[in-house]
Amino acid sequence: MAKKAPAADPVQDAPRVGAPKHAAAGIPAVVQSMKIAEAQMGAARSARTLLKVNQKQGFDCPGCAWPEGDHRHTFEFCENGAKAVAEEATLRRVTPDFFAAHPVSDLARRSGYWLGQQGRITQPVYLPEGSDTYEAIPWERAFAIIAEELTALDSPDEAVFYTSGRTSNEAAFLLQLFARAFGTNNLPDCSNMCHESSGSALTETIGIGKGSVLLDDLHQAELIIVAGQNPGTNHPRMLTALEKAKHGGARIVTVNPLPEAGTERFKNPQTATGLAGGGTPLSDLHLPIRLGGDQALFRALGRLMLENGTVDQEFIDTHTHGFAAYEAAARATDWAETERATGLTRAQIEELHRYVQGADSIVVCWAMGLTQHKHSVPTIREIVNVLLLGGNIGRPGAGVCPVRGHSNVQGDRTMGIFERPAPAFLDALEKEFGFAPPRHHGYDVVRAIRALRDGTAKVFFAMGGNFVAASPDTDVTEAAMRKARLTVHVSTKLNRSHTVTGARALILPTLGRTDKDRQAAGPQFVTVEDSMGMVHASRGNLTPASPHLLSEPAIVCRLATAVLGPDHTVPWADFEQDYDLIRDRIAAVVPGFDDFNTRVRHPGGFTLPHAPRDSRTFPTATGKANFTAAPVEYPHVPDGRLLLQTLRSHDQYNTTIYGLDDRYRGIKGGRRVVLLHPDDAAAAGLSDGDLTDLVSEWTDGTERRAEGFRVVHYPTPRGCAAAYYPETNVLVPLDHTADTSNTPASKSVVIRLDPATGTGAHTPSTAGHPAGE
Ligand SMILES: Nc1nc2c(c(=O)[nH]1)N[C@H]1C(S)=C(S)[C@@H](COP(=O)(O)OP(=O)(O)OC[C@H]3O[C@@H](n4cnc5c(=O)[nH]c(N)nc54)[C@H](O)[C@@H]3O)O[C@H]1N2
Ligand SMILES: Nc1nc2c(c(=O)[nH]1)N[C@H]1C(S)=C(S)[C@@H](COP(=O)(O)OP(=O)(O)OC[C@H]3O[C@@H](n4cnc5c(=O)[nH]c(N)nc54)[C@H](O)[C@@H]3O)O[C@H]1N2
Ligand SMILES: [Mo]
Repeated sequence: MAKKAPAADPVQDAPRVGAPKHAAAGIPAVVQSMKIAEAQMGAARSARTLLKVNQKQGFDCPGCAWPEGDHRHTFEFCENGAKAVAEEATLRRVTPDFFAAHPVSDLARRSGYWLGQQGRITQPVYLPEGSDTYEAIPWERAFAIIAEELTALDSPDEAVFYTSGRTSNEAAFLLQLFARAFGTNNLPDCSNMCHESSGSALTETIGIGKGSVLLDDLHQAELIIVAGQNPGTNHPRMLTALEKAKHGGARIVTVNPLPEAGTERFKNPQTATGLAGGGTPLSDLHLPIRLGGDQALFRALGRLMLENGTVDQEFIDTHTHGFAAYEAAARATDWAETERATGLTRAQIEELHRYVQGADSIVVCWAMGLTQHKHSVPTIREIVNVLLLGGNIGRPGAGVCPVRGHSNVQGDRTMGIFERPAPAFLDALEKEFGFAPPRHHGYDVVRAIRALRDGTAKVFFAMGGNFVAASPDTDVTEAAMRKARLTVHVSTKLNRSHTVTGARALILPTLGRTDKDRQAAGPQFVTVEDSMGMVHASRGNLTPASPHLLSEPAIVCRLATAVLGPDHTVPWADFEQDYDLIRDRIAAVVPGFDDFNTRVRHPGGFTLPHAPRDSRTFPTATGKANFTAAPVEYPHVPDGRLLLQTLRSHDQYNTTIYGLDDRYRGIKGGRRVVLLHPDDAAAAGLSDGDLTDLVSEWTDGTERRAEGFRVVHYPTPRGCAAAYYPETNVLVPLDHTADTSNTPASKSVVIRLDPATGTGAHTPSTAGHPAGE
């Protein structure tokens, strides 16, 4: 029987290091998916479940937000999708007996890996004030406790409602409706830590905060630039699209401090040649940029385009605003400074320009490598500038492609999970439901942490996610959370956030994507929106992990009834019984969802409108696409210091740790590693294999320490280090955020390397909390 959870944490974080790989997927990926699926679910359930992933009558893969093509393979998932499914469809269970055997003080010492491995939570549990043990509690009592704490607040703004991006459209719409009916816009979400910078930059420049390409555009593009993204690990199905584009003659440029295996060569597990043969080389040109050098790179590229006439003057004249100011700024680019900022030579950037010159249609894709810097918003605006110069928005094969993370993070935003809702959205809510939603802005993630820290927020409610482990400045965030009166987590699996509680705490277990959802009106499905604005249905096919689980929509409906009373203007009880009724209201409130219930039943769903993509109209303040000309910024790192990026290994889904390997980077059996240029290691007196402490230095003189990281010599530019999140979140200062978007700058942390104070054997290493705690 493979379903037993490990009893103890792994004894030791003992990373073994080999050479990084130069190709992704292939047979090892298939073997790895099957191994993990089998361990969690057994063979028969693995087959039954994995064959439903991303099928038109199946469920949406909870892995990432990459869209599915029109033609579906039998195995329309990837290694990491299989891991995400196995994590959820596991046969392991966390019962009330488990909580009796493991008081919170015990759970708090466990690693995030161990917590996640225990399995699905089966019953609602409650931690009374002063107690150390979660105990089973009936649902009605749980809702009564939340209602009691919410109604005792001096103001609705003392409550915070967090959403992680796995939540369905239906649940997200209900949650924001409830929060606003209760009286607050405090609706932070994981997007605040993720693509917020993309949303901010795109809304200002093209008028809509979403990408402008569809999957076919990628297939047809002549040039695809992939900047600040590691699709081989985080969006493996994107490699299939890149391969298809390559076969159609596209060229691919990667911009990344690290030479990521997935973008070097792809062995498509869906084709015989991919499995057995050499695979498809993907990247034609790799630019090993310094961390935070991208704005300077794209500005310099703009200069070369202007100087060489690589511009679409007609597009610029007809569709854009602000060209003159941008042109002046771009022509004034300083090459010496560009080389300092990017770590690239002028010749490398000229080569990039030749690729741009040779392409009639260009797509730029990006992810966290661009969004988690202090100057992320101007950086992404700079990508827009370059695309506008060539008229590369709103025609086939061209456009902006921010690649979203969580499978429904984009949909949650569309449904109104946003602390700064547009007035038109609130007007529509008011008209449809007959109550006046609050108009003042609420807290995003960072502001919510400050409010909890300062005692101005007292109730914290999370629809999914792992707030304390995902957020920056772990110690500050955990101390803030402990000050709350009540913390509530709607969750499928145990995680660190359940162990760092307010005075009282609740865990409300819920159905996942793979579970069947049956309500009074019959079997239900939910809907999601992918990274390219496609909306489609998702239906689980497994018997739920326990008969006590409620769906996310049901939880919000019952909570709302407990708080707002049975006679509220919103028909909560009806919504719980029949999700079609929720979708009818979404159709009435959210633009683009007309006839939602009919259209979402078409196989494959439907595409949301996107004015720049569909008609080259730009709903911005100027009515045109806006060039911007912000001063070029890049991180300044004091002598003897390094810049640290915090990134994902191949064996994790954000704070969920699947295993201790990072296969493509050649690292096995441990996560406490820091990737360093050999000369940076030597300058700190360190060799490969040595242990070091990472100490982050912040402008206010404070320091933060993460102990015992094994040095790994790695091909990263001088001065640029890398280590895994969430172990290193302890190093990211709460106030270190991107301008405008307020996203934690977790790819840009100034650190020094101190002699190791621990032995490195202080497991558990995968906890997402400081070692030895
Ligand atoms: N298997 C798996 N899939 C996932 C996730 C997961 O954890 N596991 N997470 C999901 C989520 S929520 C998200 S947001 C996405 C994240 O997807 P990614 O953004 O690919 O995730 P990261 O590991 O943070 O990788 C950041 C990449 O950007 C590069 N980079 C860092 N800084 C810079 C820079 O300054 N400039 C440039 N040009 N590059 C830089 C890094 O070297 C790395 O390759 O993946 C989603 N999918
Ligand atoms: N230093 C650093 N910090 C980062 C990042 C980084 O790159 N570096 N990345 C940031 C990014 S991009 C993101 S998106 C955030 C992620 O932040 P979150 O979204 O908050 O974190 P996750 O780890 O994805 O959440 C995992 C938990 O979600 C719960 N869960 C899983 N499925 C379901 C479901 O169907 N329903 C419910 N209710 N719960 C479910 C499980 O209990 C699981 O433990 O982290 C951010 N933090
Ligand atoms: Mo994300």
